[in-house]
Amino acid sequence: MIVRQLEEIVGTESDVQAPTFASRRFLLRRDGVGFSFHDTPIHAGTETLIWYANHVEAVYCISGEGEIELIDPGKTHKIGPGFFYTLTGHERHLLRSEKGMRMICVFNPPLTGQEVHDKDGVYPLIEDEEESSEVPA
Ligand code: 9YT
Repeated sequence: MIVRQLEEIVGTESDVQAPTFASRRFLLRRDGVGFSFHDTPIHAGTETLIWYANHVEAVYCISGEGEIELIDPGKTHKIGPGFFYTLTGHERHLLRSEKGMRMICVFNPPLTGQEVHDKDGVYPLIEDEEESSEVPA
């Protein structure tokens, strides 16, 4: 069993700061459970281009408001508490929030820890075998 508290993550290397969001990473590849799990505040007044070409992400909004615009086909959904999405086709999208919002995100394959978006909003796929992939007892 793994037990973690947000206060243990904030301010550590598992709290990755991007220009438009923070990503507090509760579970990473080294935890060996097959996905990573993030608590992600999206900063107010931001727009983020995202293209998870190498990952599938599931996202659940727990507070705040914003919108997601799929680039092709162009379609926009309002986001608020209780709104969930997953990008099954690795769709490029824009995430916007005027007032800020807080998202719970799951990635498969799991992030290794320090990934940051490249200029296209992509996280690299890191496939080295250095870390354990065993599920902890
Ligand atoms: C909702 C979303 O995709 N935000 C971008 C950051 C990402 N979820 C992360 O790394 O936590």
